[in-house]
Amino acid sequence: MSFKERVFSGVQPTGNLHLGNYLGAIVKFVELQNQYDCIYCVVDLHAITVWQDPKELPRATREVTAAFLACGIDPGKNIVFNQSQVAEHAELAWVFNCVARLGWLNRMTQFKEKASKDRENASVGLYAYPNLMAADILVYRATHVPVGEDQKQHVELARDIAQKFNNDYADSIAAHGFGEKFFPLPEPLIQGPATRVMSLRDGTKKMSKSDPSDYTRINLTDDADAIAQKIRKAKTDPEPLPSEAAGLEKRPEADNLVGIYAALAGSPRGQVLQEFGGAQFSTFKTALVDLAVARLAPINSELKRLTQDPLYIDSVLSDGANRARAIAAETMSAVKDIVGLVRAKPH
Ligand code: AQP
Repeated sequence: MSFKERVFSGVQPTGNLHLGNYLGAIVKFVELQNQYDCIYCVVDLHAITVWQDPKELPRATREVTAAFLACGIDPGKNIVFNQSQVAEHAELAWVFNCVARLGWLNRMTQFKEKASKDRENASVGLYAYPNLMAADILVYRATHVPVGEDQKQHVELARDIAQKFNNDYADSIAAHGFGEKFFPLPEPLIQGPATRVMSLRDGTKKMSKSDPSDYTRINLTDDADAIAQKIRKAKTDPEPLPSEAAGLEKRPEADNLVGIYAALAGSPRGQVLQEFGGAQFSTFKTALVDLAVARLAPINSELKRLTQDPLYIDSVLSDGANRARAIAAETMSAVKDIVGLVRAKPH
């Protein structure tokens, strides 16, 4: 059975967006808008799985929205909204809490990393996060999910949930005229040279919003001076750059900087190494600063302009939420019929 192709992805308003979010996810969002119907969501319900200051969260939500637009996402062509405005996400997540198995969630590495040693004190929401993410995707019956490498396991869980729902309710799905399968099995789209951008201070750790040191990441809000300073201070090793990709093995910091350069330039890693093979890091870093500033400065200034206009941002979110709700409500009505939950029907 074929489903209408549709893209869904989300970003949490949990702090400054960084180069990892940009290269791992948002750049692809922009590319995909020319090929598919796309829904891009600021996932504020995911954000509150860890403590968020209520005075800060609205600013962060508007800032991620502004970043989407500043990076080139067209809110007319695509649906752009914040998750909490469409109640069907949370409603479908409850149904999925009853479909997903504890054993599946126990395997999620992100929960293990984020809850770490203080597991007993982690929120139930943090544990059930992947079920809400499955609902985010499947409430639109989305078929493609552009994400960074770190989210692959969660998209695979969404596939497992979709499959189990389709199997468990197969008879009811058919009886209600939805054919053999109600949900598509969404595909993760993880492509390009920067699917996992690493910390600038430790090439074995993911670049992350929650790292206490700001020198580990380049934020989309950083100006040219901050970008230059962070790249100059980025950890490297004493060897010159190799001319072949094999020479980057066991050199995680060099590998990371080459990956970042390749992604920003839109060229394959091999081509970057052909150009810079044999060069010292001082030379390479100068070129990387120039490239990063050229790519990020226009985004930075547009982001600044948009964040000064919260009324416009709120109108984008509210228009997007209305359009998203129309699709989500249709899915949720069907899910209620399939599951056997009595609902009011139009006379
Ligand atoms: N370092 C990264 N490299 C490539 N892609 C990344 N993404 C995040 N970090 C990297 C991708 O960005 C999208 C949005 O991520 P998110 O903000 O929703 O969640 P996250 O992965 O939890 O982001 P952080 O920065 O890593 O936050 P913390 O510090 O809270 O853990 C996703 O598609 C993600 O794959």
